[in-house]
Order: sequence, then structure tokens, then C-alpha cells
Amino acid sequence: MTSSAASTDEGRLVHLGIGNFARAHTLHATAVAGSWSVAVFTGRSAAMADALNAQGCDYGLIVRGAEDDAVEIIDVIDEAHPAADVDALVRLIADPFTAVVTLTITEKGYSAGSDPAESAVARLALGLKARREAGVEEPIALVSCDNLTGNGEVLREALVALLDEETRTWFEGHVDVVSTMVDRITPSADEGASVLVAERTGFADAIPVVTEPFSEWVIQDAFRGRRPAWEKADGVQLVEDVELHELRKLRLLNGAHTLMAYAGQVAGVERIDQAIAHSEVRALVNALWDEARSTLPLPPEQLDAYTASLEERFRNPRLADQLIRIAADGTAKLPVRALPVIAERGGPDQAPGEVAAVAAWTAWVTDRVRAGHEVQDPQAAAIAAAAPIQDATERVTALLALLGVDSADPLVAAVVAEEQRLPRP
Ligand code: CS2
Repeated sequence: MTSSAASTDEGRLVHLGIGNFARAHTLHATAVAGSWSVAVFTGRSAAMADALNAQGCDYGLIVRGAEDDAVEIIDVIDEAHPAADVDALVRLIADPFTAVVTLTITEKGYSAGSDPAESAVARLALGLKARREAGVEEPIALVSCDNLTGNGEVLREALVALLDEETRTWFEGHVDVVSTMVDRITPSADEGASVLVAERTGFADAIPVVTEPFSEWVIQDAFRGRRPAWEKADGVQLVEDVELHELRKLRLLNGAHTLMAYAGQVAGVERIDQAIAHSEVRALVNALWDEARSTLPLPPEQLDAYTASLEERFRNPRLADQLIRIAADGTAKLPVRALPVIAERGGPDQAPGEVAAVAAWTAWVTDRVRAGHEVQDPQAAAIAAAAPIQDATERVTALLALLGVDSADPLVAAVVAEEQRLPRP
């Protein structure tokens, strides 16, 4: 850990929500850009900050192709803090040298409330207030890197709601909020990852990251101030409007992921490559893709190329992407990935593949809870209360209410029927 930025650095980037994804994607691109000082903050658990600090903040990145691995040591982080160190965050945001904040706080992080102990957005609001009070004139950009439609706008709304009036007025003149589409499949690292990093590089790494070769980052070109030259990294582009890129990725990649995460486990498999190779799960993915594609105003050849590349990525036999990873936080993901397509198609009758994704979720959480397992979700307690309900319609109604679906919605009956048709082992 270096205590001060190198004198040649162009600015400081603060990252909120340091985890595997950010280390494979956002921070990797920042490393390629070079010349920036980087401070990172964890999510709820402080473990990642402790682990980073124990090894000089460097980490190994294993890029796992279908045939082989490439290993690189990423030396981009200068300081790592637990989320609870709000003083450090406030100090760094109030420093004019800080020009960019990137966020990977997950979908649920944007609705985590107003308590700084619980919410990264609330902590950021404290930092911005301090920056105004310090009289900093340099613009700062807040860059959302989470899987949400219009993630910049979602961030802006969540944040502005937490600001005092003076900071709100100051915000417009000093803060840019940037939407981005992020993409790099990053499974949980397996036990052999540390051994591989040590063998290839000699670096003793307790927290290596495993990721795929593919990487894409589409960034809204809306910075008044300084930013890292991210376009130096492969797969990065700056564009005027991110929305269509985001919808394409959310509905085709993440939508299929969510369907496979639940339908795959209900059918008895554990990984994405197994789910896409399962003929009945695969048929559901095809249906979901057809439905999602019809909502995207993009040329068919472009969509064909995109789904073909997704198929290849999903089939990567060495990535070992666990379905349980993707199954987390269903109540925050389904309303973004599946429900808008069902609505835009004109209802559940017109979207059987998307209905299957929702039904696979209700079936999977029901099975999990009844088997005595915990479901990782911001609404875990309500899921645990609904899953044991014996009457299927009542149970599905209670579960879908957690997605914001009304009890009178035809989706309830469609899900009850679809649960019965899901492939089982
Ligand atoms: C996955 C994503 O966890 C999930 O829900 O769908 O993490 C996915 O792997 C990434 O968005 C890929 O870019």
C-alpha cells in the first residue's frame, strides 16, 4: 500500500464495492489506462480490504480461455479500505485530486436506504457534502458499473434524494453521473487459482481472480473532468448513449444467465456450461432469446452475432461458472432482466421463455427453503416466509409480490402452470 499518489499520476479514482468483478473488469481497464492513483472500498464485508492489504494490494488475474490460462499480476490499487471506514471515504472524495468514483455495489446497492452504515450511496452522499464544504471546484464523475438499465440515472436519483439542499444545488454544477454497460463473466475463484498464480508468477496470492477472455465496457462520454484513458483497454468504447448496449446485454446475457441459474439447478446441474448443454434448459434459453431480441431495435445480423458469442462464452468448459453465484439476489435481478420483456411483449402468453425464468426462480427458492437452505437475497426473510405456503397460487402470489407483481397479474397463473413444466432431474 502506497500512502500517497505518485507525482506523475493524473488523478485519483475511488472504487466502491471491490470484489471479483471489479478486479477483473473496471480495475483491470484502469490498470491498462495507467497513471491513476486508485483507492478501493469493500462492500459489507471487510475481508477483501484485509486480504488486499496483506499482499501489498496486488492480485493475480487468471484469464481462463476454453483452452488455456493467461496469468497477470495487477498492480493498480494504492489503498484498500473497509466500507466502514467512512472517514477515509469522506476525506478522499473531498480531495480535489479525486476525479472519478466507480461503483460495483450490485443491483440491490442502489436501494439500500439512507443509513451510511448500510448504504454505499449514503456514504458517497457524505463525501460529496464534504467536497462542497471544502470548496472543490474540479468536477468529479460518478460511474455506475452495475447491471441496471440507465444505471447512471438510477445512481443520480438514489443519491440526490439523500443530499441536503445546498449540496443538491452544487451537485448539478460539479458532478457528472455516467451510465456504463459492463461485461466480463467472473466466476468465484476455484481452489487451484492461488497455486496457478504462484506457479506462473511466483506471487503468493490469497485472493486471485478468475475471469473469461471477453471483456466489454461501454461508457457514456459525459465527463467534464479528468478520467483514466480507459479506451486503451480492449473492449472499451466511449459512446453518446449507452442504453441500447445496456438493454442488449441485460436482456440477452443476464436474462439467459438468470434463467439458467434457476432452471439449471431445478434440473439438477450446477454450472453454466452444463446448463447451456442441457437440451431442455437450452430450449428455454432459445425461447427467452427470441422474446428478448424482439424488444431490441438492433439489426438481426448483429443480434445473431451477439447470441452466437454468448453461446461460446457460456460453453467455455474451463470457466466453471457456478449457477449458485448467479442465483443470488433474484428479487433485485428479475425485475430488471425478465419483467420488462414480459410487459413489452404484451403479457406472459407472449413471453413463455421469460415466464420460465420467473417460474424457475419461484420453484428454486421454494425447493431451497424447504430443504433448509438459505437463499441469498435482500428479501431473504420474506422468501423464507412465503416458500412453505402449501397452496401453489398463494405461494407464487406471495413470492411475485417481492418482485412488485400484483396479485391480479396474469403472470401469477402463468408461473404456477410453468413451475409444473420445468425440467427436473
Ligand atoms: C451474472 C453477472 O451474477 C449475475 O447475475 O449474470 O454477474 C454476469 O456474469 C455479468 O454481468 C457478466 O458481465
